[in-house]
Amino acid sequence: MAVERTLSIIKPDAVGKNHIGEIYSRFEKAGLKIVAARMKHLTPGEAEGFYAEHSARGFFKDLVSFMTSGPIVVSVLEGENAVLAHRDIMGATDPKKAAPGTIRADFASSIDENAVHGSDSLESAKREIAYFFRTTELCPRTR
Ligand code: RTP
Ligand code: MG
Repeated sequence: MAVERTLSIIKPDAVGKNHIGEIYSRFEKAGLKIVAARMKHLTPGEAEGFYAEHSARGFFKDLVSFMTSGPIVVSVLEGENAVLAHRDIMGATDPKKAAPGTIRADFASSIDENAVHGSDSLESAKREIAYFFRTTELCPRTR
């Protein structure tokens, strides 16, 4: 297995419910290392750009409105098989379908307000990391 990097977002609902620490704790317990982090309140343009692949979908307006409703925490996670490992910890998009013990099962209230985002492929991860972070802002872990 290869060491990968993936983009994580703790969404406005989870930040608003004070779950940043509990979510970070799950990443760390799974062996994922935080190599970049920033709190940020997205503008509508930034949210639209980030989720551009969904721009034709019926839920797009609500998604942009939700993602700009409060601050988010954007992080880069590094570890073995990080893209899939992170998606496993997050659970299914709809919290009603998310496996017990996953972040979405425990912290999300609906498919619209589902606590976290994670890149869905290595290719998406590269694009999404570059969307939020300059290369010089990534902090390789040497210890
Ligand atoms: P995310 O990108 O946020 O990590 O979520 P995901 O990969 O699990 O799901 P995706 O298909 O990429 O959808 C992005 C976000 O759009 C909202 N959504 N609503 N009402 C619906 O049918 C529907 N489908 C997707 C969700 O909030 C999802 O996280
Ligand atoms: Mg997605």
